Amino acid sequence: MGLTDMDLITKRDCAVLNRSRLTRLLVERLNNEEAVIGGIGNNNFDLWVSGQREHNFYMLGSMGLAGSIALGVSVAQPQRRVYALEGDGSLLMQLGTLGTIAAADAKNLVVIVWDNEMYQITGAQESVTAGFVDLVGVAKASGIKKSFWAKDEESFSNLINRTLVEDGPWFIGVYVDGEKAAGVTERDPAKIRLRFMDALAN
Ligand SMILES: Cc1ncc(C[n+]2csc(CCOP(=O)(O)OP(=O)(O)O)c2C)c(N)n1
Repeated sequence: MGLTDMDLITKRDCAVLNRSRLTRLLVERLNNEEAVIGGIGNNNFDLWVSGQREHNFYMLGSMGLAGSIALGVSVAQPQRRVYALEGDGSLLMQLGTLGTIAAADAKNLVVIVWDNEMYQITGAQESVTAGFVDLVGVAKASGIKKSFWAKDEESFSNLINRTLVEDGPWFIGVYVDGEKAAGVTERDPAKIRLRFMDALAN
């Protein structure tokens, strides 16, 4: 597969986008049955606020696990599309997951990283993505060929459309601002897990 213009976009070419807004755009675009896994951090809260879907799972407590939970679901249910949402800080904590996703060739899996260059919910400490680390580059080097930065909202929207019909695995990097999420996920892990498992069983 040759390089396309999309491959040449780096984070420095990207507009600063808004995670809450794009989370709503993503959720509106989905059909009913896609699974969405929110990692810890603002992405989780934004997913919660974007509307209650029984196919959403909210990871509370441990960083960097959205990708591995999503990989598990994608392997168990290859007919279902699975989206993992993660913050840059959380993804940095579990970079090995990217290589595992590539090795598993999880065609139905999409990882979206919202890169605000910080650990926002614990006090906005800067992460290394504010410096040299390019997470799309890391994903590509880990073997996920369809790894792209969303240059602007239109590019994000187009990429989401592609993920709904084209094989992955996909990795989409989105450079986002520091706006806080518009709400907070209800902390009831047992309820969250049961509802998600019931939804996947049907
Ligand atoms: C293993 C682990 N280390 C530290 C924490 C504390 N912690 C919870 S969320 C968070 C920051 C998450 O940063 P990021 O994923 O970038 O999301 P953001 O807050 O920027 O939305 C930290 C350090 C934790 N929950 N688990």
